[in-house]
Order: sequence, then C-alpha cells, then structure tokens
Amino acid sequence: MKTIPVEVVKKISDREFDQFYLKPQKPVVLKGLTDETSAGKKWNIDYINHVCGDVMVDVYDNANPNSASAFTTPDLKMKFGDYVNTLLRDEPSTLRMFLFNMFAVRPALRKDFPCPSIIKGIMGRAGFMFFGAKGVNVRIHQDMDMSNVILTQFYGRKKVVLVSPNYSRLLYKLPYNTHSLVDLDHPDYEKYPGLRHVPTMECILEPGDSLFIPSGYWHYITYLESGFSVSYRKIAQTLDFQLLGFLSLCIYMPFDKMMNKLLGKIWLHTKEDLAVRRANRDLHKMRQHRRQLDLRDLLPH
Ligand SMILES: O=C(O)CCC(=O)C(=O)O
Repeated sequence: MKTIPVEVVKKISDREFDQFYLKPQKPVVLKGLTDETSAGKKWNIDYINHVCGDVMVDVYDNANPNSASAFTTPDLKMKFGDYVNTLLRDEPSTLRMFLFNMFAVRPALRKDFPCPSIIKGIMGRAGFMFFGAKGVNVRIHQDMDMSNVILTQFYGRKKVVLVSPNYSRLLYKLPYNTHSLVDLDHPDYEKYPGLRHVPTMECILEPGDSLFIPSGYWHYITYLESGFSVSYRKIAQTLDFQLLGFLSLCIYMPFDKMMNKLLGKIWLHTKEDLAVRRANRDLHKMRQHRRQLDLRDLLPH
C-alpha cells in the first residue's frame, strides 16, 4: 500500500473549492473554516457538555463486534454528561457516539456552526456530531448515502485514512454492505493480496481542521485523543452515486439485514467468498493488462 498525505489548504473561496476539489472529487483538509463562526470561538467539550449535559444519548461500544453501525441497536443509553465523563477520564474506553443529531435536541447550536457555504445544498440542515475516546477506531467504511462530507474537528486529534471508491473491490468490499474485510492497521497481504495495490491517503485532523470526504470515499478513523467533530453533507455529484446511495439505504441494507437474520453466519461467509472472488477477478485483470503492456514493450516499434 502506498500512502500519500491529503492536500492541506488554508483559505479557499467557494468557487475554488468547487473547481479544485468538489468537481474532481479530490479530498482536502481545509484550515480555518470555523474561524469566523461562534463555534470556532467557543465550542469545546465543556461548552457542549454545558449545553447538552442532560440529554439522553445512544452510545455504542467498539468492544461489541456487532456494534459500530448506526443501524444496530445502541449498546448503552446514558446522559450526555455521563458519556463526556468517560471521555475525560484518563482511562482507555471503547465507547463512541456517532450521528448524534445535536441540532434536533439543541437547535440554538446550529447558529454557532451552520453548514459551511462550500457544501451548502438540500442536505445542509443535517449536521451530526461524532465523539470518541482516545484509541477508539472507526472501522473502514463508506457512507451509505454516498454523499460528500465535510468533517470538522473541534476537540482532540484524529487520524483519517482515505481510499478512493475506485479501489472498493481490491479493498475486499462486502457485497450489499459498505464495509470491507481488511484491517488497514495490520494488512494481511497473504490473505488479501489485492490490498498491495490499494493507494491510501492520510491526514491528522486538529481542532479547527475540516476534511472534505468525496462521495463514496472509504474512511478509517483513529482517535489519537478523546475528541469530537461535526459533519455536514452534500448530495453526490453524479447520478451513479445518487442511485447507489438510494439503493444502499433502501434496498441493499434492509436486504442484508434480513439475510443476516435468516442465515446468520452462512450469509456472512457467502458475502466474504464473493468479496474475495471479486478482488481476485480484478487482480487477474490487472495482471493481464500489465502482461499486455510488457509484451508491447518487447515488440519492435
Ligand atoms: O469521526 C468519526 O467518529 C466518524 C466519522 C464518520 O465516519 C463519518 O463522518 O462518516
């Protein structure tokens, strides 16, 4: 796997963002997007705790192998203030909160951090918060709706690894699902040889940084410190991704859930087999293509 850093940009106009990143679907870290907002000045963990402390929230436990999906039942329900205490304690924790719709519970927060103008659109009212303790991993996945995302970090630092959706098969994507079989921290090239050919992009988000994650990009996140961020979304640019987002949410995901219930492990193994076969097919095509290029080089010009 070859890794390159995600480009970092300091100040950018909406037009430049559109031209250089949104249209070409190129990830970028934007510095200072929150500078002119009230959130940039006053949001930290204590402030959010002060505003939302008594709200009951859904908490997911990474230690539960069936957890970590917005479509599973939460592992715990607790007051937000109690969850924050687990974050601030100097002990490892596997608890995370994701897709927390803070604006639904505290609409005044929206005024502090409205949807950034660079990705304003019909999804601009949907802002979600993500929280995690130091060491928490968010397993590699694509967002099911295939939308563009701006993920803004407010507290703590996190490492994000991105992979283009062009490499979904070589990443051993599970069919009917937006997860992959591979572990990027411990790549097993014997088991998953396709992974050698997958280029990754990497960045570390600090408070005040916003990461643009284009439609369908795979993301794998490690909380280097306890922290939180907010995401805003914009509908996918192409009809293909819009359709895929619709199918994933409305057809594939419910179908996958039903088959999991009906067949359990048999369904999981069927999907794993299919993921491996698809990756092998792509690997075979790549090797054939390379052989053709080598042969062409051998022939007299
Ligand atoms: O930062 C996180 O905890 C997860 C973010 C994420 O997966 C997303 O925005 O889709």
